[in-house]
Amino acid sequence: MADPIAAGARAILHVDMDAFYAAVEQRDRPELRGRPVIVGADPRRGHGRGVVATASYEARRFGVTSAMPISQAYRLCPKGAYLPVDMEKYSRVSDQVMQTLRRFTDLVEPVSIDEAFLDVTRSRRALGEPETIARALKEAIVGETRLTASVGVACSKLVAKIASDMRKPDGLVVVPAGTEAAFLAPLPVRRLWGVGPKLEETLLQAGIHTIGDLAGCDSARLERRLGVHGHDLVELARGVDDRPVRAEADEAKSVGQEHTFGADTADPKVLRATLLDLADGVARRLRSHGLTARTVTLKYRDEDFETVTRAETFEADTHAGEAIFKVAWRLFAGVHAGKRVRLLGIYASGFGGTPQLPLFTEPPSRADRVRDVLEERFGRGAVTGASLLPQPGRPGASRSRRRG
Ligand code: DCP
Ligand code: MG
Repeated sequence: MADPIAAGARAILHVDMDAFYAAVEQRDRPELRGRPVIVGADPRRGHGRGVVATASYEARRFGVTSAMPISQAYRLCPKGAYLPVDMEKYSRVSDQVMQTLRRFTDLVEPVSIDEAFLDVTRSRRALGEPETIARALKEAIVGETRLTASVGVACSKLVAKIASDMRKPDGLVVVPAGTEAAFLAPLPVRRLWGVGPKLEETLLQAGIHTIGDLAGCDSARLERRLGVHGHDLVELARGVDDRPVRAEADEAKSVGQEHTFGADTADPKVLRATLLDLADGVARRLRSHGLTARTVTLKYRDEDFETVTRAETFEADTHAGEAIFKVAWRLFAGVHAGKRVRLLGIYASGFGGTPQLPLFTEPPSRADRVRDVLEERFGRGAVTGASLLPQPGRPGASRSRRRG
C-alpha cells in the first residue's frame, strides 16, 4: 500500500486526458464507441494524406500511433473510422477541462491542449490527501465532460508527469515521497525530461540505458563526457526537480502579445521576425502605459501543441523593444529544437509601475521613439519589424542584417 505523500512536501498532480481527440469523437458519436478511431485524416486532401493526430486505444492495438502517416495507419487498420481534426471543438472541451481543474486549486498550469499540472499542496486541508484529491478530480472531469483522464501524483512535476503515463487510460498512480528514485530507476532514459533522441543516443553509447543507470553516475564525469548538463541530469534521474507550477494568472499581471502562425513553421527568418514584431508590440504597450518591466516571458507552442514558457529577469527595468527582443530570442534559442512552431508569445511583467519615466532606466531609444510617433500618427503597422527600420548605426538593424 502506498504511503501518503509526506506532510511537508509539495503535492503535484499531472493530469492528461486519454486519447483526447478520439475520445471526444467517441463521446459525441456513440456508434464509434469500442471501435478503432483515427483522428487526423484531411478530407480536403483525400483520406490517404496527412498524419495521425491521435488514435483511440482500440486503434492503438493495431499499432497505430500519433504522428504516423495516415496511409500507414490505413494499412495497419483498414476497418478504422478515419475522422478529420475538429480543433474548435477540442479547444472548447480543453477549456472546460481546465475550468474543472481550477475548482481544485488556483495553481493550474496548462501545458498542452489536454494536459496540466496542479499544485494542490495548499488544498490539502480543505480537500484531503493528494490521492483523494486526484480521485475527486478524475470524477469531476468525467462528470463535466464524460471523458476520462489519467493522473500522476508526486512531489515534483517530473515524477507526476511520468506517473500519469504509467497506467493509461483512466489511470491513477501515486509516487510517495522518498520513493522517486526507485520509481524512476527501471525506466528508459528517454522518459526523462530533457532527454531527446540525440542525448539518448549518446547516453546509450555510454552504456547508460535506464534512469537508474543515470542516477548512479558521477555527475562530474558525465559532465566531462557530455559537455553540459551532467549535474542537472543526474539530479533529475534521482527525482530531484524543484520547478514550480506556474499558474497562467501570472499572464494577467503582464503586458503581452501572442501570434499563432497560419501554418506551423520552422523557418528561422519567419520566427525571428515574429519575435521582433512581438517584442516591439510589447515595448510599445509598456511605453503607452508609462510602465517598465523587469521580467520577460516567452511562450512557445510547437506543432504537437506542447507549450513551454520560459522567463528571464533583467538587471534593470526596461521598456525598450530591443532589450525585450534580445531576452526573448535567447529564451527561444533555449527551447526551440527545430520542430515546427505553432505559436509564439512574449509577456513583460514585474512592473516598475510608476506611470512616468523611471529614473534609473535608459530613455526609449531613438528608434523606439520614432516608431511610437509614426504609429501614433499613421496607425499600427505603419512601421514594420524593428529590423526593417532604416536607422544606420542602430544595433537592432545591423544585427538583423548580419544574422538574418
Ligand atoms: N496531438 C497531435 N499530434 C501529435 C500528438 C498529439 O495532434 N503528434 C493531439 C491529439 C491528441 C492530443 O494532442 O489527442 C493530446 O496528445 P497526447 O499526447 O496526450 O495524446 P492522447 O491524449 O491522444 O493520448 P494519451 O491517452 O496517450 O494521452
Ligand atoms: Mg492525452
